[in-house]
Amino acid sequence: MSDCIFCKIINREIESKIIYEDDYVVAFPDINPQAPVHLLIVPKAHIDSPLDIDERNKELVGHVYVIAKKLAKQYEIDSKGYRIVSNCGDDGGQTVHHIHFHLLGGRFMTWPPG
Ligand code: D5M
Repeated sequence: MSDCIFCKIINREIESKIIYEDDYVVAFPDINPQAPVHLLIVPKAHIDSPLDIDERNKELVGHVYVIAKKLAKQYEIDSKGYRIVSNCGDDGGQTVHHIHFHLLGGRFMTWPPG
């Protein structure tokens, strides 16, 4: 999508520190970190939100979790734990309408989230 900020990062039209990339996803630090480690894992395909996950693309979500584990180990947040969050829609707190998964760690996470 031409006006999507995450598509622009994926296509290198906007600068970002991409710390992981494969055929399906990229990962880069969140611009507004909420934890000592706060990465975004973003599918390359433009999918608006979790509402658009279906039979055709459901394996992508599993792939994201595998990459999250790999990055958690790389950033040394695996042993104490981490959180993966995908906000959906306005009430879910989604501000960028290209599906993404927050990987947060390095501090104790409270529950419920605000
Ligand atoms: O999360 C969207 C997240 O995307 C939010 O935490 C800020 C982050 N963001 C927005 N623009 C950028 C750029 N350019 N680089 C890195 N991170 C960015 P949501 O769940 O939709 O609220």
